[in-house]
Amino acid sequence: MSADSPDKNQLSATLTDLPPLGTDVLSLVDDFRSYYTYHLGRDRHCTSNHYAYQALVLILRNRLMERWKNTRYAYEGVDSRHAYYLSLEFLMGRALGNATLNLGLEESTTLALQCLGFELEDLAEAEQDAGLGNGGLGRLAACFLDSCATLQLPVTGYGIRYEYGMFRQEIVDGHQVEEPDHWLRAGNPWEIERPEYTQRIHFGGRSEFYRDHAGALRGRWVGTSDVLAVPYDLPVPGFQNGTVNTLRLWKAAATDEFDLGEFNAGFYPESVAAKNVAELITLVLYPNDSSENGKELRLHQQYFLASASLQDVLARWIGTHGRDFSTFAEKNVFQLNDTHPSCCVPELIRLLMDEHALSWDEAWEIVRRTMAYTNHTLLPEALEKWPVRIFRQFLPRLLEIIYEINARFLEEVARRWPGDRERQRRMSLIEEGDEPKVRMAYLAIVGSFSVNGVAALHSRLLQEGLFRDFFELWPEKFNNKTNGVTPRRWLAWCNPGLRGLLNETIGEGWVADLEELRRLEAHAGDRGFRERWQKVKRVNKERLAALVERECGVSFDPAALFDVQVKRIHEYKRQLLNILHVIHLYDRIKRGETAGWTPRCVLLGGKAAPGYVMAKSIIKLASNVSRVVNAEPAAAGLLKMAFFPNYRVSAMEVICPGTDLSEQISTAGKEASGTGNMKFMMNGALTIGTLDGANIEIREEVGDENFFLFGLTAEEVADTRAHYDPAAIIAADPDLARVMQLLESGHFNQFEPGIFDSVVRALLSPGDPWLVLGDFASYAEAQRRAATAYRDPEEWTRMSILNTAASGKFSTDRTMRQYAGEIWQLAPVPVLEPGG
Ligand code: T68
Repeated sequence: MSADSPDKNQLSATLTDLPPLGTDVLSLVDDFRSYYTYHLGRDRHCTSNHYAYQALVLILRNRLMERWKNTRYAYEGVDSRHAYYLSLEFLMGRALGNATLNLGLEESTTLALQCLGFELEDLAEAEQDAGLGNGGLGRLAACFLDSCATLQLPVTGYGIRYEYGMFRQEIVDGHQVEEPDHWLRAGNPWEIERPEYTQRIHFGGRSEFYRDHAGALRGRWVGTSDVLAVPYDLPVPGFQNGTVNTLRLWKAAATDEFDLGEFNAGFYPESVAAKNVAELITLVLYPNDSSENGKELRLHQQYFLASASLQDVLARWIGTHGRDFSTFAEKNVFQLNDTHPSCCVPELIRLLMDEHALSWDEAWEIVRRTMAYTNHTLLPEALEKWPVRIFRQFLPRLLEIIYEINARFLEEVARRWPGDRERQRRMSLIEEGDEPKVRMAYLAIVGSFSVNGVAALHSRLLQEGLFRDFFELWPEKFNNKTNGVTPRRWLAWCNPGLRGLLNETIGEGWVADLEELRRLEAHAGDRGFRERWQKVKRVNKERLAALVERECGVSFDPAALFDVQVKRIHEYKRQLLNILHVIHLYDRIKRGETAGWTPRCVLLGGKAAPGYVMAKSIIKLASNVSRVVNAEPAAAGLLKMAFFPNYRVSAMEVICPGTDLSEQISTAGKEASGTGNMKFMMNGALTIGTLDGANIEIREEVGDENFFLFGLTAEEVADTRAHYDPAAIIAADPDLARVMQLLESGHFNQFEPGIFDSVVRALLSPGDPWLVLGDFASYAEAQRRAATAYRDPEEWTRMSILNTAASGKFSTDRTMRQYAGEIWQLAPVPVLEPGG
């Protein structure tokens, strides 16, 4: 060995085997100063918290980095089976607080920052939310990643690095105005770009057949326009366990040869400008949470994610196993977060057949054994269907494969139900009509070994309704996995007051084992404990009141009942029912019916899809009703209402600890699960809710006496539709009649005539699918029970404690254990802490 060519192993060890980084206060201070001064080039004249935030992220990221590497080595060392969570959305929110908590560095970081003249909370506030998701589905993916890392499960997330996340919502004159969310403007210090793992994605061109060397007929995709997928990795730390998993987000980039033709023809600026077209694919998140909108760019995003992620997994496989795919299905499993990534089914076949020369049967066997699909909605309008025409234009080879899957599938249906042509038509992956369409949910079901819903009721309704034919064919594929939320972010981090009280009362084990909270039940009867619980709640309500004052300019009295509904605005979620109830309270106040009144502050928040006109009217109505109520002298001290602008993950971290009453009031049978309901419960709010989604399981856990139930059941909703008669309901209910009278008379839109006509019409329509007026009386009665209960603080506090105590089931640790055990067949892989 010559002096200038050192042994390769030696070199790599010298390069990367570093002593563990210090986690004591002094090491953190030193490291921080060094980054602040040398790396970021700031000094004492810098007044912005932004650079201190950046320096802090970099020192924490270093500490994550060593664990990240150890985790990768641990997985490689045991050649573990690995799960991939594929999702068009990861609604991560802020990462700083979570990283300090999960690294176990909260105390030392807080002290180190204090030495340097900063507060951890202020620096945490300087971070932009990573808003790469619409709502529940994207936030669920984020909670899942946290729990998988905490359970030391080998799971990687794959998603898209949108340049613009969920729009920022401004409220102007009561109307929603969308502003772009350029969250990467100041850079993202958490991410690591890995151009060495770039993948090439095809679009367009055509599909053709040819004979390979062995004379076999094979398909291939030619004449394509290609786009590069460049990965950016984010660390996902487990809770104080040495594991750091990966979220890999893909960014689209033009290929080097992009429009070389134009370049050579002398159109240099044009050819450079054309690069932007490729990069459009990952420019912006589609802000529609529950309706498909059939835009070509959206299908590009979906295929881009599917292809890049599968190619990445296959490349790693070939790196260690060569081109032998015989054990691939034993080592890999892909969870499809809704149908959005379901191009994975035909794409994996294409990659295995066209690029790796497997036969159809071999490729199909691998797909069938590695894909699992989660459904998140019962709304038929949300089920994705892509026009065959668009597939033919942009993904011709995929369309061919889908046709082949369909032909073979329909043969199976015909064998099972000979002669049942109607059933074949119903179950076909292609919906016939003037514009034939690919039914993405059916594609996902046919290609998967597991199909799950996200709460018990939802999974049952899928089997009985939407997917009934498929359930009859393959009952064994169907299962339920009730959602959860991560208790690290949604209790330990967001509610430090309650965390302290819990730690003192039942120890610290609950953070990683939420069922431990049951031990609180024994303390619910203890007056001293209740007093401490009330104090914590009071501080949290003061914090929320300050936020509401700042964001809405409305002052909430922390002594009042804080009644909160925050979620996407959608008719099925029935924010209108809530607003009608506020109008009813206002009407009672105006009529002097205030004996035994419970002062109440109502907070509503959520974004409307930009094209969803009715949802936007609901926001406007909430704003107008707030304005009238808050200006009514008689309502002072009795009723307040505010619409919270730009509801997002970081806002919920303040909202849920300060809430008394959680509004979960969807029309039964419409909300697949809900997860906000779980965050509120965990933080000691009581729920007023229908028998829908996970509310049912929440009520089962906490007991009917600690839950304000109202409304029609899913079965009753289905039965009521045919004879629903809003006029008769109003005629029979003087309270409701007065509410509708106020609304129709223009009381809330005196200088804006007619703006709520469509809302009123929808409420009065016998065809109202959400039966808003149908549940009004029952809702108002449940609200009276809640108000009465709140006037007995001892009793209310007891119920609050019991809600937190019963929330153990709703940890995503439980959910992930079930996915790992029942779908993924995945075992934990221990990882040593640095120096351990
Ligand atoms: C939600 N779905 C469900 N969809 O509504 C909610 N859709 O009940 C459930 O708790 C949650 O998923 C998690 O399972 C959504 O959030 C979307 O955001 C979405 C986005 C794009 C297209 C369709």
